[in-house]
Amino acid sequence: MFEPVLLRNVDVPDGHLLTTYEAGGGYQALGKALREHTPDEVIDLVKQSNLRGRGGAGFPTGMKWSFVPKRAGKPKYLCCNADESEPGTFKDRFIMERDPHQLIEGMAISAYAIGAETAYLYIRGEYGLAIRRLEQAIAEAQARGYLGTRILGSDFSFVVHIHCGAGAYICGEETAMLDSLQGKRAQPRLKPPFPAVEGLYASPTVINNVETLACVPHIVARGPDWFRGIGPYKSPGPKLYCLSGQVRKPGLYELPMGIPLRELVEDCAGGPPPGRKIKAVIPGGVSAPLIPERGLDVGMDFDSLAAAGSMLGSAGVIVIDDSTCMVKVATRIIEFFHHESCGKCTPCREGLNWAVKVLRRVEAGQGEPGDLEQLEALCKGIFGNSFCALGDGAAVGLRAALAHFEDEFVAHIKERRCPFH
Ligand code: L3W
Ligand code: SF4
Repeated sequence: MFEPVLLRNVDVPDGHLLTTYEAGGGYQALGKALREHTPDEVIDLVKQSNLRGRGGAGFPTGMKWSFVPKRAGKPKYLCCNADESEPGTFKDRFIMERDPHQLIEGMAISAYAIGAETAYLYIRGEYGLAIRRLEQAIAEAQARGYLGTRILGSDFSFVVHIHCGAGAYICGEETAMLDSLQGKRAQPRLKPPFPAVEGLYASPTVINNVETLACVPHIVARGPDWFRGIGPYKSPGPKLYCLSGQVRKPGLYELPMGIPLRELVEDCAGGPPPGRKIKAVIPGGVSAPLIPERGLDVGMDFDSLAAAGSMLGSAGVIVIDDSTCMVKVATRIIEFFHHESCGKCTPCREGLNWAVKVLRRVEAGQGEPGDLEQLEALCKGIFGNSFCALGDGAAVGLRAALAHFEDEFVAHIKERRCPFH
């Protein structure tokens, strides 16, 4: 039985209050970091833990922190990416609503490590309860001396500002988020320079996801060996998995990184509804290509899923059973990406617009011979030519649906109707 780490407080009454968090040992890791470790030692601990970013890309967290220049001069910033917008993903919301101090403690330790005195927590505006709970938690932490000037009697001072997004998915892309924070229209920036060197207001900036930052107090408190001992060596740690779609027990599960997808879907989430079979699973939010049923024995970690042609992404696991039309699934996903495209680059802006038109007519039974070749050609034009991960993610997702479920697309065109209706 896996002992929850990140979710240990979520079902505790008043788990969001400072008193509850302190009663469980909360903020002791911050005290330990400030008393016993230099900032560089904290970076080393996180490097040794092999913690990798939980926002989508899985980049090694300690390595990202070490890219921040050491020289004094420009201020350094920490940004928490709480713009959780990937369809099928609701893990960060749970942390912020039910255990906000875990995140704030993680942010304080991370800021100490990189030399930042200011953090911006960029949260999606629809998360009303999370915003209120975070505001309350920040006020409580400030009153008790965990935030503010000379924290716990040290030389370290640190404040957190909350910034609410206005509902654009692209703000989860780290450089679009920085432009949004600066009051500009949110569009991705060219990288390099990476934000760690030139980010917010052209200053060194570390951007980490909520779940990533929430892991940090546990690494400091229990040590990197403990963390690295959970799941695969190169991709370790406790992991939050969001289960949704056609399963009997949807919800948020905390289990080791690397658990087989089949175990997660069939044992933990109870499998498909009675009388149904699983057809496919999207393992990491709709940016991750779907995996057909026969591929479900893959481990839920960055490397195993990449080797299987998909990705862990945000670990938003969406289960699709055999009652569902895959043309409809693909159309809804591409409509989403088209709607959220920021419009900066032509392959994504125009290519997705065109793909939506073709998909809608195929779905409606008005497809024409050559439509599948047209969709393939559009994917080819978008993938590798888009400015950010949104366009690429849309193209690989559509390609996977076409490759694994070509028969359903062909049936729509030949029969001039949806075979599922
Ligand atoms: C310094 C280098 N830093 C890479 C940093 C980079 C970023 C991280 C990963 O996201 C997925 C995609 C989306 N020097 C560096 C360096 N970095 N090389 O490492 O970078 P990268 O480029 O591999 O990925 P990415 O474009 O940041 C790709 C998903 O992430 N996504 C994430 C959204 C997350 C949220 C959230 O946390 N709430 O919304 C957005 O595009 O799906 O799969 O930090 O700077 N040489
Ligand atoms: Fe904007 Fe799409 Fe280009 Fe990304 S790929 S910059 S979302 S138009």
